[in-house]
Amino acid sequence: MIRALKGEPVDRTPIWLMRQAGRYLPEYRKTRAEAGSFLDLCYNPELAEEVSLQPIRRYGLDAAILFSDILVVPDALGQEVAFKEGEGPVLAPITRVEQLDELDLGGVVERLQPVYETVRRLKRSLHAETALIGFAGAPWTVATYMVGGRGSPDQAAAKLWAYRAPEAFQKLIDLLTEATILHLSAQVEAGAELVQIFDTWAGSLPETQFRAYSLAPTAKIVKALRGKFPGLPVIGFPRGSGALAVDYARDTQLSGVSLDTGVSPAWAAKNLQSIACVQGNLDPLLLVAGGECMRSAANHILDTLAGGPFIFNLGHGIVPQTPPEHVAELVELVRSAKR
Ligand code: 1CP
Repeated sequence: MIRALKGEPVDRTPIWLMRQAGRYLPEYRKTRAEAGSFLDLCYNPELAEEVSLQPIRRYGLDAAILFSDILVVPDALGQEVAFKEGEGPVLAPITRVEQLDELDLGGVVERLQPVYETVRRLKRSLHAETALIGFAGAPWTVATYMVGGRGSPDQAAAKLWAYRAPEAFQKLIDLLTEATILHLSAQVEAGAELVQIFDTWAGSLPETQFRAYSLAPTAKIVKALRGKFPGLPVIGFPRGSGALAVDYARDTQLSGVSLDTGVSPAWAAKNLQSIACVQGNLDPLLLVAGGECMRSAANHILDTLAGGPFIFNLGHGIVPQTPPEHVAELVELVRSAKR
């Protein structure tokens, strides 16, 4: 996986899957029930290590991703964050610029020590061939939850704040950029070999705001990380950004760009693969359906992208209703594909 990200030749296509640890696995549901709340699981190094390893044990994937969440950063900044059963994340929304003064950037790394302890444990228990991925949400995506107080289909609260008061909104983005640099640096120091920046809601921004709130902060984060850790592989996931992914890949200096389900593999081969390693992009619902439709779509992605720098993945995270046997079949298909 690291070789693919550096554009070096590989003998087979590496594969891991976004949200590879999670509710579709019975062993995850068991550990999750033992842990208490979702955040209790994120902050319990022993159990968080266990759930990170579960998909590796089952499928022998090429990378393990730290088990945590993008919303541990607002939690560590001092915002009230809870995960409600069946509802997803709920935060006490930030609606006024004065509330930003109450957030404590200096305390982030200290409060997230249990997360870095999970990384250290994983580093010790993984075989050298399994890459260890650290991650964070991109500032824009994390801001949508901080301002909206929950997930939303249109990210309207954060967008309206950005349109009506761009200077105030920029302060939030800058604060999150700094927090993300601190959080990712601590993960790398603890043993993460590469990091992924999830910009799940990048696609809701028009071009001007995409450049300001998605591309520019990501570029800053990559630059700061490379200053501390030269050559560090960094993957970005600008979900829904369409053709702007080309400027995003080039201007951020990312090593890899994760493609969402809507991106044409042929378009990515032509326009992105010469700039960065690409990762993706099987529809997670094809993994639910399984069978011939899954196999032919996976083969199409492999045929189109595996000749260049490429990591097989999904276009978004695994969904809870995914049959675990379909994941096994997909991994086997990618493993046995000729290069
Ligand atoms: O009760 C549970 O088990 C909660 C389900 C769950 C899980 C398994 C949540 C709540 N977070 C996670 C773990 C998680 N989240 C990981 C590590 C596991 C892995 O990948 O194997 C990662 C990388 C994330 C990242 C994440 N969290 C993103 C970005 C990626 C994406 O999927 O778009 C986002 C947007 C979140 C927020 C979040 N956390 C949880 C939920 C249900 C959500 C989405 C809320 C919404 O729909 O807006």
